[in-house]
Amino acid sequence: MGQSPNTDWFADARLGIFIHWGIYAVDGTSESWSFHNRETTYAQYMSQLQRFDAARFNPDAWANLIAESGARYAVLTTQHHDGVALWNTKQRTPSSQKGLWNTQKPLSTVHQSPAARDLVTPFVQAIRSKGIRFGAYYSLLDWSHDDYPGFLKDGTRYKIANDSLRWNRFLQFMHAQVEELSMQFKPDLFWFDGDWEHSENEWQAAKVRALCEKGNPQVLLNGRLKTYGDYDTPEQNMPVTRPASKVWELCMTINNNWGYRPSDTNWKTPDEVIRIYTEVLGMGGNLLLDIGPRADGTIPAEGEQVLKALGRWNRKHAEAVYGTREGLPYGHYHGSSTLSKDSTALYLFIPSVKGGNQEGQVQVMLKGIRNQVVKCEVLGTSEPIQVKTVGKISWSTVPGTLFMAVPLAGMDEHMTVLKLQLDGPLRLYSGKGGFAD
Ligand code: FHN
Repeated sequence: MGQSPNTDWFADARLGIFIHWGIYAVDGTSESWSFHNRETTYAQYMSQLQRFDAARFNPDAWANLIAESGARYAVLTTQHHDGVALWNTKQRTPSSQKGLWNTQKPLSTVHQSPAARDLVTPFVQAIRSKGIRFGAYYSLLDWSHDDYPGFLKDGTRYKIANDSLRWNRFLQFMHAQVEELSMQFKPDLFWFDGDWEHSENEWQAAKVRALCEKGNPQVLLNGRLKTYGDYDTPEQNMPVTRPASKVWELCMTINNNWGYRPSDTNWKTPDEVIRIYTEVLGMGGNLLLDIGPRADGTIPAEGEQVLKALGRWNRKHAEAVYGTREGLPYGHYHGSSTLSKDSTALYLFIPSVKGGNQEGQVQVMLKGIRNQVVKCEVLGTSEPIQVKTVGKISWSTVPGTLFMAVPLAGMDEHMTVLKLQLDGPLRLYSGKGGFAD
């Protein structure tokens, strides 16, 4: 993995907002999978096209919310596995299913839905005007395209080995769409999905990558174009061990679903999201947090609240977040942490204590820090924190153990950050505790 483009902006960004928006929001059914898995018929699923109006879509309001969350990039589904484009694609999708849409025109919200417009362009303009980078989610697989082998879960239209001409027709279509996105929007990031259905050779992944670079030679690709991506993209499941790529990203929903599903009320709380977020930061990753707008373009309040809570927390703790790198390795601190790029500042994340005695303290313990701590403070308060060193043997090179008592009264409602300013770049002791190193 990794064609080694410059990943600095991505490493610094730390938070992105993922947006799954498509016709599936009309009935609140699962994005593309509902027909693929035969939970609904294809005809019923595609009938949502006729009712997708984006009537209250306000790209500036979306951009304001994304900016308020503190995210530095946003990834929009330009086309999910159902093959419905949100931009003004010129490519037509052949279909043997008559009457579901006008096959003389492209399968897009522009040509086939009452929204009757390109929804990607105004979104890209709105976020870029706020300095937020644009990621184009694009599904390589397209279950609506007659020349694509896959359709419903238990069947296939044909085998590539038996009809390479047909597969090549699909490739032409897919490559042309990627080129359109690349040239029209010059995405900072291409976020591919669905690569699992075919091999690198079958997708012609090298060509897909070249098409992405045509619009923006510095483009980054997520890790779903087989080996042609730039970074690992775990989904929903929290890694326990840091993924191998230099930069990485956890993509995660706020409830259980990617798209708008009113039946899904299993919302994560701001506390849970911030806990996951800081865990990811400490492992050197980014969080790509998903929202699923309604078909009219409004954003459910539960998602909005989480984004706003994240924003408040990010603003207060910005220096522990943006531009930082992964924190202490396992064993030094029982929790997550980040380090400034030059590693002279250490940020320890301390989970909130709910319902406790507000006059109490949390004892933070830190092992194996060779540096002198020049200053220790709780971010967002002006209160200095005493650092007490215990167990230091004067004639041994092994550092002592540090204790810091953080008053509950000054703690953040979600996650407190303790900043330790060091006397220079971090120097760690990771030995077994003998008298010498
Ligand atoms: O099948 C999709 C799913 O609908 C959603 O888009 C997620 C987002 O990462 N990706 C796929 C599954 O990996």
